[in-house]
Amino acid sequence: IAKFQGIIPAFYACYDDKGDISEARTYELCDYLHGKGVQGVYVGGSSGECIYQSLEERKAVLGHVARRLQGKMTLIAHVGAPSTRDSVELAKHAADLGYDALSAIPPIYFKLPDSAVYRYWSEIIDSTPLPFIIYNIPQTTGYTLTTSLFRKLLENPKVIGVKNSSMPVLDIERFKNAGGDEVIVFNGPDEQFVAGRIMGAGAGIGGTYSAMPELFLQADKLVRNGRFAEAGAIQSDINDIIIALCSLDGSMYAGIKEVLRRRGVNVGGVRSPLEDISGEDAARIDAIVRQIDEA
Ligand code: NAY
Repeated sequence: IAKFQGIIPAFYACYDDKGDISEARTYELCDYLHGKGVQGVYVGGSSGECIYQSLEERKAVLGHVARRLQGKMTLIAHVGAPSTRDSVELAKHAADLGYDALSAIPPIYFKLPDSAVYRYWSEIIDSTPLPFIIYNIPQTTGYTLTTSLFRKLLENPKVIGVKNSSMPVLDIERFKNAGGDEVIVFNGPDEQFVAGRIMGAGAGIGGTYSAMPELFLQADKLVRNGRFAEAGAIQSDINDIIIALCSLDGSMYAGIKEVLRRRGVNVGGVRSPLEDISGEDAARIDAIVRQIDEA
């Protein structure tokens, strides 16, 4: 699990001016993140707007990122889709492309029993030889992974860990406690990255990392060196920035894409029903960019 350490940005959907997937802009974001020295990317998750893209579009994005970054960093493909059939198709595609690992949210929309969720994840896992990372994000899926289902999934040696996005840091500690040394827990909520790392997360996967990779890389390094007070101070700066991003009229994703544009990386806008930035957001984003530069 050594290659799954460090700072792993959740990759953003990159669109052209018409709102279609842009290969050129995907490469721009790849090059920017590679230049910043992050350890990997998590492609096609929440920040990748997977929920608003067709299967063909999601396959195209996985392909563009793989072509640009293979051999340069760790590549994780999020393949969760409403049906098991589509998830398995994406999983096989990611395996053919040479991804290092797969990940998936639980099934969404219908409230299903644990037996169905277990079968859904297991069928994805069984469809390729790749390692698998469970994605627990109860606030968007409405499904909460229990430690008992986690333990059951860990009986399959291909399951290497969980990306935990529930807010209690306690959950990170409980999953690490249930999994032990062989398992990696990824911190999900960027607002408590430092706390998550101290409580058992070996790495982080996050949506706001792209806006300020330098800050997360520095916080991660400080935690590794046991310099927790300094790491905590960076976390405070990070949280001021995240709270400002969450206070825009437009969606946070639109705000982060605007920050990226100010930093010279144009990845286009967001797909409806996510809202674009509007009104006073431009001035607010000026202030956010200054906050990032000064942190
Ligand atoms: C993904 O799949 O895009 C992620 O891993 C991102 C996880 C993010 N959660 C959501 C719902 O976007 O990074 C977090 C989040 O953006 C951050 O904590 C700010 O709230």
